[in-house]
Amino acid sequence: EGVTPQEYLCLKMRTLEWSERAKQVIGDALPANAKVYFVPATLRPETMYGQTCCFVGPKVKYSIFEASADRKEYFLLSSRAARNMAYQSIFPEWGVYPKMVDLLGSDLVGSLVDAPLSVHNDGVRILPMETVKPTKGTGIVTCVPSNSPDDYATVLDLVKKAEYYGIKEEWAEKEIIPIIQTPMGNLTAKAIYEKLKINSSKDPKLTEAKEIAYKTDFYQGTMIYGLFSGKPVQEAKALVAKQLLDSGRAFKYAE
Ligand code: A2H
Repeated sequence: EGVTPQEYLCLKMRTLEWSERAKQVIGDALPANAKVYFVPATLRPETMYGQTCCFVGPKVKYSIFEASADRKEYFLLSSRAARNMAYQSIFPEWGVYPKMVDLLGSDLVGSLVDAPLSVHNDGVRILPMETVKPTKGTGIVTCVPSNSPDDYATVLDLVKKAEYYGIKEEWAEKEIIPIIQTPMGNLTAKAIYEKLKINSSKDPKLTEAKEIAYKTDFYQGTMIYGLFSGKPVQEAKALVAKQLLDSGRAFKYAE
């Protein structure tokens, strides 16, 4: 990892419905009416309109931590991220991050969560992504297939092999809406995926695809969706982040 800290925006995705397996594992570890949030870390807040699902690593370990006893708020993420957050004043008491229960990513698949700003406002599903790195961000990745080549490739794999992954096809197949216009069109990730002839979520060409997508959107992109439609991405990025922060649907996290 580099020497300069990476600053992420962490989204609060409220759990609307647990998978059967998660229900069993959680048992009575949480109080009644607990609000549990999946907490993905993102570098692209301006794309949040296009969230279609949220990824966990099926073999990655997660836990639920108490973020506010008064408000009965809980965060679901990696222990590593919770520890870092406890030293960034994200938990109420410095250095303290009370753990309620441990879960495996595969336990969580199929749960339904609210995706702030997403056009899919009746919730999106928790789905497996095998390339999630347990030691980066929170270990949770919200999925924006219009603009992230990794997300686009994973969604294609999931739809193709839904049965193998133990998911319903329609969980992975939600509509992909255009958010950013660039010289490559209005679905940057799809355009690059096709141009580089990528054929799976494990294709090594995704490293290059990611770089091209990021630069194309950031330097040549204009918003064509949402409150900041018409503004360049370079400007909209901070504006959307501020909107999410001010409304309490996100917080900053550095590592
Ligand atoms: B980004 P950096 Cl639209 N494992 O958010 C794998 N990937 C992870 C991760 C983990 N543990 N934690 C975060 N990420 C992803 C949106 C997005 C992202 C778009 C386009 C590109 C993009 C929606 N997914 O990232 O290595 C998250 O996905 C391309 C780099 O710290 C996060 O931002 O630079 C980004 O990678 C952080 O990657």
